[in-house]
Amino acid sequence: MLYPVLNAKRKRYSLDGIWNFKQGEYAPGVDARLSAEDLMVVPSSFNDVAVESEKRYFIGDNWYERTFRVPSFESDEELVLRFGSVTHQARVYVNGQLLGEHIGGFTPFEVRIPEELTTGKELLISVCANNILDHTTLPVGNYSEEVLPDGSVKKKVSENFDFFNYAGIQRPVQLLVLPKARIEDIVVTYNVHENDATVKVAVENTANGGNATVTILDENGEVVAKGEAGAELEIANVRRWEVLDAYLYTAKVELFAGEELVDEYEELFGVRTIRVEKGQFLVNDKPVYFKGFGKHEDSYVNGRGFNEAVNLMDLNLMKNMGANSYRTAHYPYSEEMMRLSDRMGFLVIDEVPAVGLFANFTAALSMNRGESKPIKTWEYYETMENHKRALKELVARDKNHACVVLWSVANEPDGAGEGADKYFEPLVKYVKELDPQNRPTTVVNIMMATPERDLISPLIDVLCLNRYYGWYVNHGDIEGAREGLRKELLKWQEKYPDKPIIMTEYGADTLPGYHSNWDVPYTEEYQERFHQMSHEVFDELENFVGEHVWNFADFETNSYALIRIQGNHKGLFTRNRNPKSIVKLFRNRWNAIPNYHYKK
Ligand code: GCB
Repeated sequence: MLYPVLNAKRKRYSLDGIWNFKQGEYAPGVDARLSAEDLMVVPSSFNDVAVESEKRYFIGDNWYERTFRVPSFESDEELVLRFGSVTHQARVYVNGQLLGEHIGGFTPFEVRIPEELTTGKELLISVCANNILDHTTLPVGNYSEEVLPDGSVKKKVSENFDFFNYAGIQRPVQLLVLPKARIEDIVVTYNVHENDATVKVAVENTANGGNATVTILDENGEVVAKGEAGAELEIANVRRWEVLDAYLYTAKVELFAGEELVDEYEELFGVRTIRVEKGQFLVNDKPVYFKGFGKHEDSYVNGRGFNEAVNLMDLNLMKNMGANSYRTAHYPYSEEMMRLSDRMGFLVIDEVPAVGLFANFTAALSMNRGESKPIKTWEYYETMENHKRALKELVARDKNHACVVLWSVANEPDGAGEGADKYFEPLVKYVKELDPQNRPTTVVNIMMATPERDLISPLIDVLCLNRYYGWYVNHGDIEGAREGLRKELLKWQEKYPDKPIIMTEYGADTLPGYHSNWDVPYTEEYQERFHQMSHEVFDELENFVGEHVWNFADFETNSYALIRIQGNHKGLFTRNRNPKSIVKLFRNRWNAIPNYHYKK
């Protein structure tokens, strides 16, 4: 799906701002409008803006409504509403008429406004953002209903994951004026041979018998290749997109209907190769070392709502520390974040919201309270359909991004549970089929799925491990943790000598300002000892190609979880991005580790 742009053929108008808001039952229509009694800002998560507890924790239908005046447009154009994301399920109405629905809270979708509705000057747009999560959705939640004394029903979701279930219209909303005959999608693929690249820019369009041309421009705006869409175009002396040294070409696509230019679009792309081989992860044929973070989209007030200042600040802080990569834990991040990462040269592990796929466990230890006997994950959940949908939409959205180097099909599923391989085999295959750039895949592994028991590892290219030696195991015992971590990593390396290993999570909750002379968890000294020990072990292993600390910053979680004090505090930064003492340690280490050839 194309990112919305403004150019000679395409217009976009922001519908962001203050919308009328209501939680609960509502039937939208021109005669039954929402009042301005309750308001909400778009984009944001409604939860923290709404303030009152019952609103913050509300589960069900969250209604947003506003009007807008129809801008003038030509008869060969049409109006499209475009949502960056609505979490988790959306229904979109214009003048009370249901125009579209979307499942999945982290990928964009569009809704066409039919011509007959555009004759009036003012349109009423109503959006329902439903935030129920259950055993069919991604992420997975435990859904229940409680009948209150007054007979009303209270909907509840207990998260099967360790982050707050922020929801609403969390990313920008735009009204697009697009040519009816238009470019629908652009797929960039290339082969690199030494200094040159053969680039193919395939174009999908809605023009009857339309034909598209492609002009490739370098960063100075010089034309480096030109031809038909789908043809092989040569870039001589191609400049590669390198880690933290990004170079982006522009594929300018022009769509003609006969002689007439009907649409145009400029897609940025980088040229880089990725290969996984002999226990190494190669970018441009050089073994790379991933330095960086598991993150969240999470900030004060906005919650998971789009916050571009925070995005750029985070990437600036990461760069300043010598980091070169991050994982979009545990859901696709905004398109704007992907574009920034392309521009700045970060490596991204791109994850779908497949988290909580473990029926007897959650990081927050709050699930299945009351369940007495173990449940078989792969018989119990019914997530397959939504899992496929999420993968399809993620690859469709992010396929051309140079920054995306690895697809994460899930985080911490029940990998040792009977049937895990049967569940994941078709999904891993599916991503490979979908991705025109044939990137490697991973499924992020949980500690219970040990090298002996895990059923998913044979299916994937890169072993991504989340381990908490020194925190959830060997709590407070650094030397015991060292032994356990080393022993396990050696086992993985021995069992899968050709698969590179990345530690996608390791970390210790730390409250800044807490100090101790001893190994006392939660203190700043303990966090330093924990990470120092982990790094010493990582450096012993040949096939160990990356470290992603959990987490970049402290973040909000289900505040009722027993082991969470106003959120998860494993961040190297606080939630408002102040550094904890440990940042110095990482800055020194990472600035001394080269992006390439660290492990030779
Ligand atoms: C994990 C999860 C992550 C949690 C983290 C923790 O394994 O992947 O979502 O936040 O542990 O801090 O417990």
